[in-house]
Amino acid sequence: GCGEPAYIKLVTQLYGDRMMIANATGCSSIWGGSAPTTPYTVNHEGKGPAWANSLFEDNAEFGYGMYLGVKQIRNKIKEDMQELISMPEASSFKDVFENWIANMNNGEASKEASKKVIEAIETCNCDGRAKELIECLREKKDYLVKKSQWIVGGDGWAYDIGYGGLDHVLASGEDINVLVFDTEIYSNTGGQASKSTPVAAMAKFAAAGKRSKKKDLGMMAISYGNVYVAQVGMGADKNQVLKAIREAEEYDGPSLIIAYAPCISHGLKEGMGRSTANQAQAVACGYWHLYRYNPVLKEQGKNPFTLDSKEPTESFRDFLMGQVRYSAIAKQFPDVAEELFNLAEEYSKERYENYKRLANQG
Ligand SMILES: Cc1ncc(C[n+]2csc(CCOP(=O)(O)OP(=O)(O)O)c2C)c(N)n1
Repeated sequence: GCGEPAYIKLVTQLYGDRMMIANATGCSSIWGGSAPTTPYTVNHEGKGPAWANSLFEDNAEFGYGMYLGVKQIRNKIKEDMQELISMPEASSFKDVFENWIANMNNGEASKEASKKVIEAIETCNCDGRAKELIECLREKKDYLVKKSQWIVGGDGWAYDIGYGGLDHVLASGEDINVLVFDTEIYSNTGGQASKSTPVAAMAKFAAAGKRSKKKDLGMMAISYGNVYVAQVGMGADKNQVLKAIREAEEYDGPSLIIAYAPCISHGLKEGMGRSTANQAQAVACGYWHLYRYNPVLKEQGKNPFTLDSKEPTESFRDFLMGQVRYSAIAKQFPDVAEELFNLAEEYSKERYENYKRLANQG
């Protein structure tokens, strides 16, 4: 019932054959890469995601480094091709190389263009400088297809410990994609409160209920104007998740997807077998909000903000009471419980109103 893996499974189904993942330490690095097993796999061509985990605190920078390394190599490929294009002895490759250069930053188109380059360089028997350059291209052929760079981790990483790095990478303007599994706690180490934990929720270091508001990470990223941002919930609207992943990947700049993920530490009274339904309830009661902010729309003179959540219809309080992290507050701290639950509802409403205002600005 863990809410995290469904998101990355979908991303790998879309882009796994050309994907690189930097994974922050956390549950996702445990279910994602505990030797001797791995849930990641390859397709019929033997291509699958390249995955690595550095540290809990530097994952955004780590993924950014992967991206910059690949960018540098691919720019060198482009320069080598440009030099070859200018050589009379390599003139027969002109079209193939020009086609690759024109499509090098388009994921799908670069696949076709790269196939043609590989065929061409396999058959080439030039001499001198041209031969040298062709050799360089052969060595780098794994980099011909455009990579899809993903940086993934939990809210403890993204909202708290790794936030400085995440902010730096989002501010870079580079073509990277960040996926945050938002369990609203540090799940892997037993459920400590993070800046994503909402007010009233019981967590370690917030044993009497968290007293401060959940940070709105998405709005902070939106403030840059050129960052694609989405909040999603698989069990609430899987089509919206798919749209967000596609738009984020296609956007030629930084993207941030914040994904609601129920966790065993939430203490769902219905049981973890109902965690998908729990995501739908979270949206229906206005606890979690679905939206997409796409800077491309702004360039087209349209409103970049799309609110995908409908007006809440279900009981917010019932949603809280269905989870031990909230209901335990009512039992153990009855003097403050009412006030905290009211605050939680008020803050969620405020967030929804704010998103509505942005959506109606068009
Ligand atoms: C600098 C540092 N501090 C603490 C830890 C221990 N640690 C490993 S994973 C983790 C929690 C991860 O929480 P989160 O980022 O929310 O991911 P989740 O487990 O919820 O998916 C912590 C504290 C660490 N690895 N490195």
